[in-house]
Formats: sequence, C-alpha cells, structure tokens
Amino acid sequence: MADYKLIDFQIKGDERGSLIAIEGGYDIPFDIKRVYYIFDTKKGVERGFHAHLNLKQVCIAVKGSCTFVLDDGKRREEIRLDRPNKGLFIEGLIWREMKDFSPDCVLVVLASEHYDENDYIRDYNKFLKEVKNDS
Ligand code: T46
Repeated sequence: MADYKLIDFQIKGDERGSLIAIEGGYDIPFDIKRVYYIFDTKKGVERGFHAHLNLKQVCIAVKGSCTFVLDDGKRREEIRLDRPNKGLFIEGLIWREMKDFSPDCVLVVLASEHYDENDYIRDYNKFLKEVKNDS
C-alpha cells in the first residue's frame, strides 16, 4: 500500500517555551526502529530521488523548512514542511524528492526499519514498473 498524510503533533507550551513529545504506539503509526536527521544542507541541493519497497517514515522539519515532492506514479504533489509540530507520514511505493532546504533546516526522520539499501528503488522507470506490478 502506498500512502502519505500529514500528522499534527500537540505542542505542550508554557511560559518557558514549547515542547513536543512523540511516543511510539500513540503518535506514530509504526514501531520506530531508526531515527536520522538531515542538516547543514547546502544551498540549492536536492535529495531523495528514490522510493522504498516497505519502509514507513515520518519526516519532521524540527527547525527551518524544506519541500517534499511526492509521486505515486500517477500524480506528483509538493508538501512544504515548515513547523516542528507537522509530520509527514509516508508509506510504501512513493517516489520522493526533497528540495528548497532553508539554511537552518533540521529534518528529523523516524523510520520503521533499520537501514537497508535493498529497500531502495533509485531508478524512476523501475519505480513505475513496481507501481504497475503492485496495482
Ligand atoms: C528517505 C529520505 C527522506 C545510512 O548509512 N543510514 C541511514 O539510515 C540513512 C538514511 C542513510 N545512510 C547513508 C546512505 C548514504 O551513503 O547516508 C548517505 C545518504 O543517504 P541518502 O543519499 O539515501 O539520503 P537522502 O537524503 O537522499 O534520503 C534519505 C533516506 O535515505 C531516505 O530513506 O526517505 O532521506
């Protein structure tokens, strides 16, 4: 199954500032096996350009902003991540590209699996074939 959606995290703010708590099982629709973050992205850089076979992820720009281009093989959509309480959940065969990183962007990603290069499809035509086989 291929899907993506935005998740709103509750901000627990008080006079000292803000705090967001993300708890596996409650706020994230999978068990978190890995966390990685992308930061210090150079001006003009675009990343991603791949799909995953099985991985589920939630991406959060905890600081700054960046744009995800999501493609399910039929249509493309751009989603701007620009708030620490906004998570982008991506599941299954979705081609993704990331661009327009602000210089201060820290993109945190929560993942359902350990790192596995065999789960990546890095060729767009191969991705389209997989989408066809899947439907
Ligand atoms: C994704 C988007 C949103 C590791 O060794 N372990 C890891 O957990 C990850 C994610 C990467 N790496 C190595 C593999 C490469 O040598 O770090 C290097 C950069 O990875 P990559 O070119 O895949 O990074 P992005 O920004 O194109 O994609 C990443 C994730 O790989 C991918 O799963 O969905 O962020």
